[in-house]
Amino acid sequence: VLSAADKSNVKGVFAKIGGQAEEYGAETLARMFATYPQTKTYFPHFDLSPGSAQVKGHGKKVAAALVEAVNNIDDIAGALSKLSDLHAQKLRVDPVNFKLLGQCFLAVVAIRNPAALTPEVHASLDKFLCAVGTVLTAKYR
Ligand code: ZNH
Repeated sequence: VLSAADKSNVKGVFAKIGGQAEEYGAETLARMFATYPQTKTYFPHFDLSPGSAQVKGHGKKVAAALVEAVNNIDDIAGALSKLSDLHAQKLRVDPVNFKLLGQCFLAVVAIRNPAALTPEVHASLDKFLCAVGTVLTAKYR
């Protein structure tokens, strides 16, 4: 469960990310595909080469969903309900992959905004990303 301090830490990081969320999203995916190549199996229909327009486009969508979750941090399940249906019914991404994406997002924040990622903020952001992953895999049966 995210504490009041966690919520404020997460909002603070996203305020600093601001209009660069799309770039963070694309870099997160590029790192995930490079570091954990098994994640590429979900995107056989994508051009996954570095700088690919499809990766950028998908990074934008993922980042927008994260921003939506931050903007509704007291009801992430409600905010991402449709996306949760999509991941459970259609995409069926193995839940382990959400951790991998979360790790890559943390690495991107650490590189692009090192001062922001204090240990406390790191922990809060990790909790938030886990909460998003839990929501997106909640309807698997
Ligand atoms: Zn996912 C899709 C988000 C994770 C895989 N995604 C998607 C989208 C979004 C997202 C927003 C779009 C939808 C529409 O279009 O409507 N994801 C997300 C998030 C996360 C995720 C937020 C976390 C955090 N995913 C994930 C993972 C994976 C995935 C981990 C694997 C690896 N997704 C996916 C796919 C898809 C998606 C495959 C589809 C794509 C296309 O386009 O085809």
